[in-house]
Amino acid sequence: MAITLTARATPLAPALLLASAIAGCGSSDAAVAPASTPTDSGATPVDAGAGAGALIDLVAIPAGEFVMGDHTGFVDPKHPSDELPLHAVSLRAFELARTETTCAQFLPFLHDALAAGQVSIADTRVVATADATTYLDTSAATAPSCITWDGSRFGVAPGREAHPISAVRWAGAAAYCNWYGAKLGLQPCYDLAAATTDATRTCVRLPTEAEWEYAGRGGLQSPYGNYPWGDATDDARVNWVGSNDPWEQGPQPLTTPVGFFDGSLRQRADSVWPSAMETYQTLDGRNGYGLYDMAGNVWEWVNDWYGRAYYEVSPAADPMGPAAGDPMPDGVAYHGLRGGSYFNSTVYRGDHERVSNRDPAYFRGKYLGVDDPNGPWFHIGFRVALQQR
Ligand SMILES: [Ca+2]
Ligand SMILES: [Ca+2]
Repeated sequence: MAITLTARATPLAPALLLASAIAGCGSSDAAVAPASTPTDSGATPVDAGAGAGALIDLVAIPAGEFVMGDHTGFVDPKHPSDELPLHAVSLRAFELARTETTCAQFLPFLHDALAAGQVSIADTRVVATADATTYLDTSAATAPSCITWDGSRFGVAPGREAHPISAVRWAGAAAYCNWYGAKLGLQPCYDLAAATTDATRTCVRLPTEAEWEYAGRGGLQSPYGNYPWGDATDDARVNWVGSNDPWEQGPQPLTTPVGFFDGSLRQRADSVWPSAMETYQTLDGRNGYGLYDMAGNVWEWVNDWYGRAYYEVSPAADPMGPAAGDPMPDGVAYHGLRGGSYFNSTVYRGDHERVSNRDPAYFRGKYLGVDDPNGPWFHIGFRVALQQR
């Protein structure tokens, strides 16, 4: 019998969360949502360690089938035909976070991992103590990182609490998943030392690439949409180039608080932003499952290694990705990314927000380097999945 696991919080109200966090005067541990909130199911929310700001709102994604891949004939100039052939995939039910993981949600993991000796600071980066694998850049390593380090303690840059964590590597996201699962009383999905995933148990992990695309489509299959909400390319539906959102005139990263694009008229007074504009009218960027930012804001890690020709050999049921990734020009294999970021748009850098788009996390520079087609780490984040087995 499936055990009951619920970590639902009330839907996020980013402007409110941000305002609450700011009111905390930079106290990065401050709870940014009520400590106890009613849930969809009536189950008790799980406090992940730093007040309810760490609560993750998990959305039930029903089991089902879909045809995975690009349905539009788009040929990605950077990695052509990696979205083909179209192939039928069936998936078990799972849960996926409604939003990207925020800086406030990531912080208590760092506190706990540091206290347990699992992470250390090396060359201004957060690394696994055991094998020096990089988990995350602090703001000293990469200025746009929202995670600060004062020599003894982690914090979140003021005003960034409700923004997505970024500058995080796959291993850091996996370690976070294990930590959050433990908060829910679950066994870890990841053997971090071996970088392997045990998907046969009930655990918290990154979504597989198939799960991400299926959830990203929001149930739209007749016809298949180009974006999570369909084919519209309105500028103010997601954080991409051209959204002209109030963070585009500030410092990197040009992220918006998670769930910002919900159709409401956002007020500067409620949501401290760098722009002088007083209000910003969002369109509703949620998809049919109620998921935010499945296009744009930050790229999202998936569980799978990136294999360009994987669709030619993918199993039809619950594909987990190739056993090993394709070596990139630097000889290293990378995991996959989905959804594009605030750097991308329909007219800029390869239409990366398309819901079928695949991208290997292969980079040639930390910043906006010349000839870097993919950009820096600080536009990369993730969201968690939970599957009951
Ligand atoms: Ca933008
Ligand atoms: Ca995203």
